[in-house]
Amino acid sequence: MPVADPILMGVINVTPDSFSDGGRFLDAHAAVEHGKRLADAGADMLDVGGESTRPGAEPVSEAEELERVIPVVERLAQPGVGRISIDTTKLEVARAALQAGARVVNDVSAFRHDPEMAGLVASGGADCCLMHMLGEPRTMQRDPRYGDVVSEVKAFLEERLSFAVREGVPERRVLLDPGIGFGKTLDHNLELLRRLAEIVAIGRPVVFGASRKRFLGRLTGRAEDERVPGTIAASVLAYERGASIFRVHDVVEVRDALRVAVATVGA
Ligand code: HH2
Repeated sequence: MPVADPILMGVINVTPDSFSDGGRFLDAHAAVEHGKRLADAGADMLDVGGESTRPGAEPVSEAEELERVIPVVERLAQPGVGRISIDTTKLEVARAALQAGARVVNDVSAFRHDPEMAGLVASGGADCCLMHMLGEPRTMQRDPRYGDVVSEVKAFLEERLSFAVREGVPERRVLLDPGIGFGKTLDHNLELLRRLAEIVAIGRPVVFGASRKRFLGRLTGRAEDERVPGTIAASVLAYERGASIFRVHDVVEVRDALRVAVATVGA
């Protein structure tokens, strides 16, 4: 069932390949300006991340990640900018980001990298997004296999939701995400999108992140910055199947598309 008010989560990657110019301060400045533009464009949430989780990406140290993201979170966590989520699997990065004003922990490991993350989210009164990933970013695209991808992702998310609740996170604070592109082939991604309603049926808001991802390039032959039409198509299909939150780079374009979708099939 489509929701009445889809939420747009704008992506801010504070990684060297995103804002690669003259050093730390300029990188942070560019990221903050980018975040403000996304907020002006209609992003309800801004997802700040300092460690790439793309296929093949190498991990970064805690110190490096802290240096990248905390100045950006501090400066974006202001009235009128929207809720800040911190895209991290590291406990100390999440802790510092919550202290700096973030309200959501977006953990692509779903509290597996650092199980104490659950307690931090619980005591901090934060929201969290728990995402499915098979393997780890460096190797996850090497021949991922499932029996039935949708049932396995669903069972994983139910188990992680139970874990979070056992650790004291109120259920109403948990968002779930099937993890498009995280240890999935093209067919796995399409099957998850086609049957997304089965993930929505768990009963928590579903985050959907297909923005500019490789499977769209596989389908269209387009380079990363030419995948906006593919992103829109995937987002609208996910909306129709009940997704609530859309993690995207192209806020204006996806917002317009979702407005049409809401007016047509919105609850
Ligand atoms: N995708 C990426 C990163 N974080 N978090 C959630 N909850 N869902 C996602 O689908 C998701 C995510 C990867 O996307 P991208 O911004 O293209 O790459 P990077 O790893 O450089 O941030």
